[in-house]
Amino acid sequence: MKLRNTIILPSLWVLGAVGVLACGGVRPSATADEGSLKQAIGDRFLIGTALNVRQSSGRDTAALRVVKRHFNAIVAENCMKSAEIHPEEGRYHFDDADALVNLGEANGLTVTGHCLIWHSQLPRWFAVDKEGKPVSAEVLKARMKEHISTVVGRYKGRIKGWDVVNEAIVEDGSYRKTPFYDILGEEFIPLAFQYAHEADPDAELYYNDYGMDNPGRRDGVVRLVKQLKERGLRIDAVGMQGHLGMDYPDIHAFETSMMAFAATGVKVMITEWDMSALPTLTRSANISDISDTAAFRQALNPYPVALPDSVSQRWNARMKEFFNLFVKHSDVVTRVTAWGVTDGDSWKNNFPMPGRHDYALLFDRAYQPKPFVKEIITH
Ligand code: 9MR
Repeated sequence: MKLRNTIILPSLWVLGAVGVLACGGVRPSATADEGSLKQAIGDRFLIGTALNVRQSSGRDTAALRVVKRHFNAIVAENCMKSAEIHPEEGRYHFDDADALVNLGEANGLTVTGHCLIWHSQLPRWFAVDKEGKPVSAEVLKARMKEHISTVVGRYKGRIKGWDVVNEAIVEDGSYRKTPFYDILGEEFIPLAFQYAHEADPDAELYYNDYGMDNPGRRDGVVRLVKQLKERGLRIDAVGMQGHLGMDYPDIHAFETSMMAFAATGVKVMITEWDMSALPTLTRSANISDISDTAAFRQALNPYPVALPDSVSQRWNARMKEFFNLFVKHSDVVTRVTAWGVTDGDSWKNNFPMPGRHDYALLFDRAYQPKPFVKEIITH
């Protein structure tokens, strides 16, 4: 359960601070009580947040106060995904997405569309026929085109850019085996970009993925971007999701990927920023010596009430370090978006196991900015 980065953090913090100073630092603002995150960041990059439906519909008024004060960009956490917006062939559910776009426009928030083609949260009907067998390439192309034209077309001119394809490259740089890939091969990606561009020629188009520090995926994504560009297709940015943990990824590997993507001529966006404060659950070493169930749960969900100061300090220092990295590269970073408003909203409370109490976001459960956010505001 030991966190690997306790020793290296102080030196990286200093490096980050030097980087920020070298770039002139974020614009100073007044006090944490009167300032805001977006004012502090100024025009370096957009600072956004994902909204759930309680928020985009206006029911979570406390969260909306935070959004309007601190952020200048929004994205739908779920309601624009194909399973939500297009649950059955020929039937769309636009109410939630409409509310989100209206909210953005009414409050001067830049709206990003997430996401058009993704194997997950794909409605059951999309890639199969009535017998449940995979559809032909022609049918899948037609369905993709109809879906993309309808959704992008509906918000034409109102959504700044779309995550066109999400999570299509795996860690060895090859294509993920999904219904899209199985039926259409690599071609499904250029097709999706082409359809999106035809539906709204002015919209920016992005490729979005997670675990982007991984060298194999980095190379695969670079290859993909170059191929799209060589074919004359529009791609404006690579979205690096930025789901971080206390012991992953290595910040230098993350930075190497930022630079590799930017070197292809596209911008970089941190599209789903959060950082779990809980033990990482990927290594069997975490659990091998815990036999008792209560001890097991306690070990995996160690802070059900509050984050101990020592962990909070490490969490805030590491988030600040990443923020400083984004500022250092604000010539290529055009948007940084948190994946949720407050800790209570975060998907990390239920992933990779349900029922944990995590502390992954920029605002706590009482809607208050985390210490590193206050620091940015008052810098
Ligand atoms: O945060 C989203 C969560 O509420 C959904 O249950 C989940 C379904 O897969 O998707 C989450 O958002 C994902 C995003 O759309 C794409 N990147 C990974 C995010 C976390 O799973």
